[in-house]
Order: sequence, then structure tokens, then C-alpha cells
Amino acid sequence: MNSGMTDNIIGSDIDAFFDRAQPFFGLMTYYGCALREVETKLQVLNDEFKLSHDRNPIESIKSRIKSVKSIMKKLESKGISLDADSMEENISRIEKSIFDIAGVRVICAFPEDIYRLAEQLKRQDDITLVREKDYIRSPKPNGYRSLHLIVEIPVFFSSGKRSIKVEVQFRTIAMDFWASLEHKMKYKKNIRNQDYIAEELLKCSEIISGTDYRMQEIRWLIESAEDG
Ligand code: 0O2
Repeated sequence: MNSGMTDNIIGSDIDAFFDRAQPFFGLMTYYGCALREVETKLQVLNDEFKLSHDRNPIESIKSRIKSVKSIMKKLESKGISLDADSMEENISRIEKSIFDIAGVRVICAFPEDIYRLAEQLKRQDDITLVREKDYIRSPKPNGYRSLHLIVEIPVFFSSGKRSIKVEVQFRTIAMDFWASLEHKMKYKKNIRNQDYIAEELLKCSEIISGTDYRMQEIRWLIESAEDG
């Protein structure tokens, strides 16, 4: 009997929690839909390029919705606090301050493919460019290289149209390899030789960049040899 009572209390708490969190789950669903729209656009560009150039500029596409924990950490790092009483207010703060809730990572073989695809995406008339950070032309001091676009895309729901922001990161296979190793180091605590590892990573980033451009030149040589 007692346990029945407890179950009811827990049950009502769970219902109350989900009722309050519903707008947040709704928001995450909207971001998931926007992510699929951007992915489709990139896949269309990839297929079209293959028709005329007989190769795919995109090696792979990885998409993710930022976890609640990462959203909370990012809010904290930006000094933004949430309001315990207003979910609507919290959602508005999250939407205004975090632009990478929906993220698409586009891995290309060659740097020129990155810029071509980014231009083709930006040119589409339903896409609005919100922000562009070119860490390929201006790498971060640690050696991080990637082209980041924040784009806004309209998504049509039964209730009407919503403009949703998506972060698109473009990088080469080599830049992606570097970023995933460097990302691991960030989350490891008490690493010995941290300075040495950081120096090595910086050196590798420069080597990788040089190799990316040399490989691109080799491809041009092969293609021009074919034409002649
Ligand atoms: P996760 O786990 O990938 O989601 P902002 O607050 O958005 O205005 P921010 O976040 O500095 O400014 O934007 P920026 O510079 O465009 O970087 C956002 C994302 O790029 C990061 O997301 C990483 O995915 C990636 N990134 C940026 N700098 C580095 C870096 O030095 N190393 C690696 N490995 N990745 C980097 P999150 O939210 O940090 O993480």
C-alpha cells in the first residue's frame, strides 16, 4: 500500500517534470529537423558534383545535436544562468546564445572542395549566413583548422515556419584526424608533458596543412595530364 503511494508521488513528479521540459524537447526536435535539411542540401551538392567531375567532394558527413550537459556547460562558460521558473525564458536565452546546438561536420578530401561547397551552400536563397569563422586561413593558436559557418534555415512545421540555426564545420580528412586527437587531450585531466604535446600538435597541424595543399596540387597535375 505504501509503495503504491510512493509510486504515485514519483509518477506525478515525472509527469510534472516532463510537462515542464516539453518545450525544451520540442526545441531539440526542431533542431534535429533543421539538421536533416542542411544534410540533404550537402548531399545534393555532393551528388551533383559527382555527375560533372566524376568524384565526390564529400568524404563523410557527421551530424549531432548538442547534449543537454554540453549546452549547460557552454551557458556556464558564457556566464548565462537559467531561470528556475520560466522554461520559455530559458529557451529564448539558449537560442540567443548558443549557435551550435545543431551541428553538421563535413569532411572533404581537399581544401578547395571545402570552399566550393561552402560558397554553394551560402548562395542558396533559403540560407542566411549568420557567422563565418575561417580557421583554415587563420588557424587557432593551438593549430586547429576548420571552416565554420553558422547558417539559418527555414523549417516548415504545421504551426508555421521557424528559422533555425545550424553550425556547419568543414574540414579535410587530415584536419579532422588532428581535431579528434586534440579534442581527446582537452578532456584528459592531469596530463604530464602537456606543453610538449601541445607543441607536437601544433607542428603536426602545420605538416598536415602543407600535405593537404600538396595533395591538392598532385590531383590537379593528374587531372591536367588526363586532359592533355
Ligand atoms: P563540441 O563538443 O564539438 O560541441 P561561440 O560561443 O559559438 O560563439 P565557440 O564555441 O568558440 O564560440 O565557436 P567556435 O570557435 O566556432 O568553435 C565551436 C566548435 O568548434 C567547438 O564546439 C568544437 O567542435 C570546434 N572547435 C573549436 N576550437 C577547437 C579546438 O581548438 N580544438 C578542437 N578539437 N575543436 C575545436 P564545442 O562546443 O567546443 O564542442
